[in-house]
Amino acid sequence: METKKQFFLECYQLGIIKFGKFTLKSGIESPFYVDLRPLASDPKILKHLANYLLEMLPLDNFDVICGVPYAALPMATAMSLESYIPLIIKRKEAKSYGTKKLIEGIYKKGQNCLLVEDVITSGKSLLETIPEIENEGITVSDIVVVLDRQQGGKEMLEEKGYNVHTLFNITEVCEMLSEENLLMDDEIARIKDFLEGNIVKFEKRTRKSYEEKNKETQHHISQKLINIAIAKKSNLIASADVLTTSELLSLAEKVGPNIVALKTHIDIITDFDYEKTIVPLLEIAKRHDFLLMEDRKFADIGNTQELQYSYGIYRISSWADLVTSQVIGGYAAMEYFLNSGIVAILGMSSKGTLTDNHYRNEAEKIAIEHPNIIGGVCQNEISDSLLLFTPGVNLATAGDGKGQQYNTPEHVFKNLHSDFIIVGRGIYKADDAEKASLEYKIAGWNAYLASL
Ligand code: 5IU
Repeated sequence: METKKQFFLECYQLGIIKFGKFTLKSGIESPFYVDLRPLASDPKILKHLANYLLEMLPLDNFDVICGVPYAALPMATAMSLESYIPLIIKRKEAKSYGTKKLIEGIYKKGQNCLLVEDVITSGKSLLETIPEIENEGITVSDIVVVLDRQQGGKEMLEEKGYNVHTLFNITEVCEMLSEENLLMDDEIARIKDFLEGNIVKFEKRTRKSYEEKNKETQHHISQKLINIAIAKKSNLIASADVLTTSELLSLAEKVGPNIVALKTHIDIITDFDYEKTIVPLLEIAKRHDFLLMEDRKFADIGNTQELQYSYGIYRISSWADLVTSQVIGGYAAMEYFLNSGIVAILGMSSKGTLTDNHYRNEAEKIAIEHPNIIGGVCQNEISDSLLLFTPGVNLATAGDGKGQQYNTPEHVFKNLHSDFIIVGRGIYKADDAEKASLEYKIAGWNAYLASL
C-alpha cells in the first residue's frame, strides 16, 4: 500500500510546488509557489487524490459536491465519480443572459454541500464563494482542501463554524521533502520565517568557482584535483566498484580521459596483487592525468588508522592521492594520513542514514579546521572552504532497490553547490562505459557552469 508520503512525492514530481523567490498577487515575496493544476493531468494521481480526500470525510453528510473554480473543478468531479455524490458547478461570473444562475446542475434547497478547494491561504476566496452557494438555499458545512499554506485561512473558517479538512500542510510538505534531501535546511528556515508572518530576506546564494577555490586552498592535492578539472573540463569521479584487476584496469583505461579521479574500493578486488593491480593502475592514471581516490572510509582511532593506511597488502599510503575517512574518531584521528588529501564522510546518500543535522554539523567543524581534510562527502550543502564530493548521482534512475537514493547533476551543482560528482553504476554497468563517462562528464560540467 502506498503511504501518504509516497503519494505526495508522486504529486511533487509533477511540479506542483516550487521553491525560490516568487512575488505573490499581493506583492509579497514568498519563498515557495504552489500550483496544483498539474494534478488533473495525471488520471491515476487525480483518482488517488479523490480517494484520499474522500477518506477524510463524513460522506453521509453531503447531498452535493462543488469545486471552487478552476483548479478544484477536476478534483470535485473525480470525487463525485468515486463517491457517487452528485456534482454541482459554480460559475466564476453569472451569465449576462438567460438564467443568470451562478450555480449549475441539479440541486434542491435545503441540501448540504461539500466544498472542494485546491489550496487555502488566507481563506478569503472561500469566504466569497460560500455565500454564493448559500444564496441558492444550499448549506455548506464542510470544506476539503488539498494543501494548507498555513497562513490563517483554515483557522479563520473554523472560527466561523465550518469544518475544514486538509490533506497536506506546508510544514508536512517541508518535512517530507527534507527527509528525501529535496529541500535545503536554509530554505525550510526561510519558509518557517515566512509562515510566521515575517518579511523574508532572500540573500543571493552564490557558489565558488574552481578558480576561486583553487586560490583559497592550501593543500597540494586540492590544487592538483582542481587543476585537472579545469584542464579537462570535468568534475567527474568514476567509482570503480568492480571485482577483478582486469575489470579495474580496463575501466580505468576507458574512462581515464573523461575523469578527474578514479574512486576505488580496493578491498573488493578478489585477485588483488600490488604489482599486477596498483603498478599498472598508477601508470594509467599518470597517462590519462587523473588521481586515485581510495574509498576506505577509515573509522578507528588514530593509531589503527595509521596502520590501516600504510600496511597490510594494500599499502594505501603509497598510491592513493585521496582517501575517504569518517571523522567519528575526532580531530586527532585525522593526523596520520600524510600522503593523501582526506575527504571526510559528512553525510550519506542511503535511506535511513544516521548522519543527521547534528552529526553533519559536528563532523563539518572538524573538516573545516583540519589541514589534512580537503573536502567532504555529503548530500547537503557544506562550507565553501571545503570541496564537496557528491555520490548518489545517476541520470537514468532514482534508486537501486538497496537503499541508494540518486540525484541528478543539476540538483547537486545548483542546490548543493557540489564540486565533484561520483558515479558508479551509471558508468561501470553501462554497455559502453567510455561513452557513459563522456555523457556524465558533459552533464556534470554543464551543470557546474549553469550553477555559477
Ligand atoms: N557512496 C555512496 N553514498 C554515500 C557514500 C559513498 O553512494 O553516501 I559516503 C559510494 C558507494 C559507491 C559509490 O561506491 O559511492 C556510488 O555508486 P553508485 O553510483 O553505483 O550508486
